[in-house]
Amino acid sequence: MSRSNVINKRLVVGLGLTGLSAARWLKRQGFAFDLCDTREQLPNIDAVRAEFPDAAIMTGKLNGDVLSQYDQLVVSPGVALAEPAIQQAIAASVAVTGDIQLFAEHCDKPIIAITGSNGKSTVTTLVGELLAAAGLNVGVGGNIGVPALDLGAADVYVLELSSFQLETTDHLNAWAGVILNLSEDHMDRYSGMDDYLAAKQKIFNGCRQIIANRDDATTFPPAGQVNITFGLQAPVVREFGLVRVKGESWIAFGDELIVSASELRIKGQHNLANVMAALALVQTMNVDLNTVLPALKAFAGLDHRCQWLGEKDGVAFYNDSKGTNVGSTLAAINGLGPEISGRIWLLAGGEGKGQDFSPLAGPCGEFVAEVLTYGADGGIIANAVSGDCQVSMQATLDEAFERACSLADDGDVILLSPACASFDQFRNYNHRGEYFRALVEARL
Ligand code: UMA
Ligand code: ADP
Repeated sequence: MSRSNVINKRLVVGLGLTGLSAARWLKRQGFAFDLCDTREQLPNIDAVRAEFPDAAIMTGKLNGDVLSQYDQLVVSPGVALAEPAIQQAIAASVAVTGDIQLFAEHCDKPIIAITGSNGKSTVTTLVGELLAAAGLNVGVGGNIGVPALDLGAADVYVLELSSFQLETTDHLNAWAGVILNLSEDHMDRYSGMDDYLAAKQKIFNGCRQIIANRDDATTFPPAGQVNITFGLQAPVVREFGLVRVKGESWIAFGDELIVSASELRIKGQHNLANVMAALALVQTMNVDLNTVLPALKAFAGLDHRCQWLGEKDGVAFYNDSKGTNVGSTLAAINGLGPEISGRIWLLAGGEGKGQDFSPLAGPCGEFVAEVLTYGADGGIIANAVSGDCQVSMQATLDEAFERACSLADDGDVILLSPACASFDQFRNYNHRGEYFRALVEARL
């Protein structure tokens, strides 16, 4: 709620991709606004000044008195609402919104909204490709990369939404929405799992068709009806699930067989769940799933997600740099472990974001030869798993990689799946994954 219904003074908070997309959008609407960023020095300040000559630009620590002079703050996902200056403004009845809310308010086409702790980018990309294969002009964006407000005209929008973006989105009114799964992440920004889940559940506000994961009760809305579910068990009517036919896993919708796991290029149980979620979302657009099967079978997955890089002397190398939390690293270990004749050499570490790493201990005991930790929170991971498996602590990814290469044997896998953010030693997960790829390629 703003102090009055009239919004005259707007402030864009944060000048990353989102803030700049919001500023461009406000400019297109003819609204007046100012800009601010918590960084003292903005690398692109001259370009920002040139693009928005009418806006005042403030940098450095946020000031609650200044923020309270505005009617509305458009807050970027990288800036926590818990910031005292933002809280002061909220207490002074300043309205807070975000880019996704602005997009939703002005979008007259269906929005397919995807959140969850893991699998968002995979499902978002796949839904985009399947809808395009069905002949629709699709806009794919949000947390996956292109800010929603920068997307061009489309028949349907497929948005990957982070909990940070959902915090500032009160009325998404999506055509279809899903929380894919929930496991610990971003505990440095939330007071606990309830708080994190509450942010994710905002995806259901005004949602016409809700998809939920039968294997994860937290993905169901607190109130309201679920339209379609998916899960790894056999389905009943209006459910996606897995059935065994002649010893093979098939994805089925009710009693209709859709595609067998062996026909898909993306592997692992978690990816079967992702495919089912994507099919459920695509179906809400009244697309005949048979028409999109060729595109589904051609989908090879995204880089840095449990990606096979090559093999040397019987040792395979996998890049799962996007494995930035415990849930994704568990999916990698449990996906690869049963499939290989040897053991996994797990390279893990970085910024732990306050996570509890103990769920890794059991699967590491089962499938991992050694956990080689590195980076800022390597020691925390080592403590959490050392009771169940062999652990060594290294300073850097290079050292962990060297050690794993010197010890791995025929049939083994060297897996980078850090369970952590990368920012202590890399620019982002992409940089970390490319760095690892270069280390591997130098060996092949
Ligand atoms: N920053 C400041 N001060 C500010 C604003 C930002 O220091 O005032 C810093 C932040 O700490 C952060 C960086 O600048 O390190 C960028 O922050 P931002 O909020 O301005 O981010 P954008 O550039 O707008 O990018 C955001 C998403 N980033 C975050 O949520 C942190 C991008 O997701 C997203 O692709 C983009 O919008 C387009 O929608 C990235 C991400 O890491 C990939 N997301 C997190 C995740 O996937 O786990 C949630
Ligand atoms: P997100 O966008 O939510 O981070 P991605 O599709 O980029 O999801 O995958 C991130 C990480 O999570 C990768 O390590 C990937 O292998 C893993 N992953 C993908 N789907 C799932 C899932 N359904 N459950 C658990 N882990 C998953």
